[in-house]
Amino acid sequence: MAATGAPTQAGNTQAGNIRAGNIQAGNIQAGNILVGIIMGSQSDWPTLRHAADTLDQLAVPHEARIVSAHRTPDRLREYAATARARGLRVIIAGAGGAAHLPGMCASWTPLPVLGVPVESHALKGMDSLLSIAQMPAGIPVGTLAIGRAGAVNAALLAAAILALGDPALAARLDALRAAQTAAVAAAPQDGAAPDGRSDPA
Ligand code: RP5
Repeated sequence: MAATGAPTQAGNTQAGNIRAGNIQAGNIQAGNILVGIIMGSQSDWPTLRHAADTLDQLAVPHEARIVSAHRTPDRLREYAATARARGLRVIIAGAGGAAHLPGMCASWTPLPVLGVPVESHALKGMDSLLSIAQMPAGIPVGTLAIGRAGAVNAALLAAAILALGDPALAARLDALRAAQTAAVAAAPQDGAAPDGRSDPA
């Protein structure tokens, strides 16, 4: 883990993992980070990086940080409590096991928080899923699927929220869906990548 608490990734800027080099139009402006991706551990990054990759595809400026609810509680409070004032609009929070990060984050910010249950070794992510989904009434966390699917969909949902006020982003989302539809083959082939994936794994 980097000393700053930020996962390492290609293309990061020093301004904090901003990954939107091809911003085109709409309300999005370079350097104006709109989505914060937080995770409880470096070990969550292989899952959460799919959220970052998806936001990259849509040219949505974002940052990624390691923020553990139980190991760095002060970092969590600082991050969440200042998020809206920093200009963030949506937070994606991924965690595994007793995954209290999304709920605790939501308790410190009025921003929409999208929770991604990371697949745990012991219970295959069922613990993460239930911990994130079963928030008591009053503090919502929008809970996605376990693992990569949840990370991708959290990013798409974050983009859809932002697109409500950004026609250019809405158009990019429409284009992504159209490309996804066009990529579905009529018949299966041996060794081909799954639909929507570039790798056959
Ligand atoms: C949670 O505990 C993290 O979100 C991670 O999914 C899980 C395991 O963390 P490590 O032991 O890999 O750091 O806090």
